[in-house]
Amino acid sequence: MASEALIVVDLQNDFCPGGALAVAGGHQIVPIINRLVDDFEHVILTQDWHPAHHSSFASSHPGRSPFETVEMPYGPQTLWPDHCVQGSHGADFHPDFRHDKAELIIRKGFRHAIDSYSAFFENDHRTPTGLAGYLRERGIRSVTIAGLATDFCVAYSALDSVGRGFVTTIRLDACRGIDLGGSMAAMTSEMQAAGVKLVEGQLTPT
Ligand code: VGL
Ligand code: ZN
Repeated sequence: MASEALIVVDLQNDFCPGGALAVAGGHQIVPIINRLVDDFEHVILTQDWHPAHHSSFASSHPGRSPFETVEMPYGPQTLWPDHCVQGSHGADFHPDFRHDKAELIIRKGFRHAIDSYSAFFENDHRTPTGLAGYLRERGIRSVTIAGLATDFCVAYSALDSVGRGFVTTIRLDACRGIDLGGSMAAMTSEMQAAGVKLVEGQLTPT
């Protein structure tokens, strides 16, 4: 698949069982994603990469708890447990994820005052990560997205991807979600309305 890229979102220890912001069944997608990596010529990763005391952490807001929402200058922001702190074990990729082939790692959420769910834009929906330019300069027009979590970083990446004109597919079998206050259903219909292709993949023969 020459002009297609696989984007693996946040397949990191903190989003897997045992991690600080564990997504149920997060580890189950690792073997599926390893097969996808084999199938794509271009593999790009995102890595959630927060400084300690990041503004998206509930611990940075006295009196607030994880999973509450606060108003930030750029809009509403869900507060999370401390997770994916730069250089920590939780921020490492899952140990069974075979990612050596990746040609680009987009780190996100590294500015203290702003969170970043999408691989394309920070949560102000304005500050680009550079990924769209990278893809375009390399002649890549179609992307397949998989990883964690379906209803946050995967969904925001997919919406920005179609918004920037890329043919965008999500492999649902290679994603797992957090599902906070109906976010799975809400983000699924938003993605469908935007033209993201949601597919359950077939396993390719080994
Ligand atoms: C994510 C919440 C906070 C994600 C990252 O990868 O979906 N969710 N940081
Ligand atoms: Zn994060």
